[in-house]
Amino acid sequence: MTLTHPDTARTALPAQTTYQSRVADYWNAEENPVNLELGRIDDLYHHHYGIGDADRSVLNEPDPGRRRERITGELHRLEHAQAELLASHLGDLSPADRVFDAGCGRGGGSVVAHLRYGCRADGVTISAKQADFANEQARRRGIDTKVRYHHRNMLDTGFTTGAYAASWNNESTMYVELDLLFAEHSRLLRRGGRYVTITGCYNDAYGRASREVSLINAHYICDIHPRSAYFRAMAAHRLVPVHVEDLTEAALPYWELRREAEHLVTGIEDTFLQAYRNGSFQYLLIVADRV
Ligand code: GPP
Ligand code: MG
Repeated sequence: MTLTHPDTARTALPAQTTYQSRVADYWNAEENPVNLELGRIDDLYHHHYGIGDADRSVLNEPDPGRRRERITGELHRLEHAQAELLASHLGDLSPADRVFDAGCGRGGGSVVAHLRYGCRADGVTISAKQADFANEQARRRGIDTKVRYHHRNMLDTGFTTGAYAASWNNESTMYVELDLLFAEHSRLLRRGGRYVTITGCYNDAYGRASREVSLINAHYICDIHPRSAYFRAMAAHRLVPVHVEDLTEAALPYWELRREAEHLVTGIEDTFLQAYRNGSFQYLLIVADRV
């Protein structure tokens, strides 16, 4: 047997893996009311969950239309609180700074960062439809010269080395290999730059991925990493954690309210609650310095 092959025997590799294409298909087709109806409230379209205490009095609203509206508004408030928490950890940014939003979805997170710091933002999504949607939103807001969305692979952005003061993944790390991801963040961030992620990870003190974690993986076509993998991969790529916060408790009220929102449920709500409550799954904030 020989280990060398003539070039002609090489198999052509696709620019995008089969897995990545399936993920793109999912997001190109996705139109969940829980994302679109919440986003419509103030044109901030988020693709992450919420944190903090919920005002459950919205459930007692007697008028059915108004009840739906108030529940939608409360869930959006909790998702917005999550986005603001992430943005608050990006460091002292100025309008001259540039930030990178890895897995930007329909764009809400980059707008939040821009409104907070005046910074420029580049969001990247593997879904052409999401990038178009997000760019149209930025145009309507009149911030499209500052906030741009790109249909690209977050592992291989082609953006300029060292050009970014901060970067983040808001619930998008579970779609990629962490070593490849942190290599790209590390390349894009300047020394002293900030990296932030809010993510769901499985708790390896509990063991391997639980049934609930596997169900979440199947629901979103993702591959949730163990908690330990984050710290190993960050250490290997010059990202040193400065703040780690377990947001699991803070995530429960969102899911408890969302499971009662008949007009918005997607069917994954009870699985999240079970996964968080049985200890197999954690909602984690990790803030790291690029050294
Ligand atoms: C939510 O997006 C996040 C993901 C799909 C990634 C998986 C996250 C984990 C923490 C495991 P979304 O807002 O589009 O989801 P949904 O449609 O359920 O609201
Ligand atoms: Mg959502």
